[in-house]
Amino acid sequence: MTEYTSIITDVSDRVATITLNRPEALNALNGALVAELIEAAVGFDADPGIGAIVITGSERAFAAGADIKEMAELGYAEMYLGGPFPSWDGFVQMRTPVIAAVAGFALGGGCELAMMCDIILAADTAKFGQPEINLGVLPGFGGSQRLPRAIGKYKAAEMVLTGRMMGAEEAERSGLVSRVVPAAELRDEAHKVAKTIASKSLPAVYAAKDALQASQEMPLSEGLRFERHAFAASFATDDQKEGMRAFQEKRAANFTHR
Ligand code: CO8
Repeated sequence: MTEYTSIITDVSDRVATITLNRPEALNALNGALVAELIEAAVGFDADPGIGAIVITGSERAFAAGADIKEMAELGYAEMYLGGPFPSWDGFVQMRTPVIAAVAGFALGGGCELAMMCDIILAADTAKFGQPEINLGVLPGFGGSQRLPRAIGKYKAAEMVLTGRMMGAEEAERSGLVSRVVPAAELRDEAHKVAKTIASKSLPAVYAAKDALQASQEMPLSEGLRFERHAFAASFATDDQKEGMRAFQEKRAANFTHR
């Protein structure tokens, strides 16, 4: 297994967990951490033995944003080229579902990383925010686009323009998180959700993630057309036959991911 310095990875029950591990900087996302995170996640995505990925941080911070110290003195051209960070394209194009398990601070790039995931489970200690405005800049990893899609333009505008943080309960009420759980149960709960996803038919899961993604990017009529084709295509899999037979025979389905 690859040796990483800023993340910890482990695999069990077809679930890969990536723990961000820069405690001295509240898991601030520097170039090295982002490179490791993307390499590990994309590697797990390519492995058919992995059915879901969990990304988490520490009790104190999921991630307190991009590393301010690393980028503070950079100029326009350097940042336009990506600054210290590799492209997130490979990460957001992954087909394996990704669960962000957030405790403590998820600020700036940390909040944006959570929003690049498919499901956000929040500990009751979670705090979400886009405080870039306090630094004289604006969100740069997609926050100005994904946050309004998640919670609506007016609530997003208040957060992005004032830098106000949102607690876990408000985030759940606003549609930013899937569910809030007690902090002590966050890792177990995230693993449980991931294991449930990983127990389903992989082609069906990939197609469902694809369709959900399309809902964020396509007009309704095109999204519905996309879904109609994807749904019909799922009838070409062995797992569809197995799933529907198992239902009729009143037994658990034994998916082979074919
Ligand atoms: N970058 C670098 N270091 C950080 C960061 C950060 N984002 N956040 C915390 N740290 C460091 C602190 O400097 C401190 O280190 P040290 O002890 O060496 O001084 C250590 O972590 C602990 O932090 P604090 O002492 O500040 O802890 P507190 O509990 O007092 O405060 C906060 C916690 C409120 C989270 C506070 O640390 C804070 O406000 N952090 C910055 C949050 C922020 O502004 N995030 C947005 C960053 S910008 C961004 O994310 C843009 C992303 C897009 C980039 C696009 C590129 C193309």
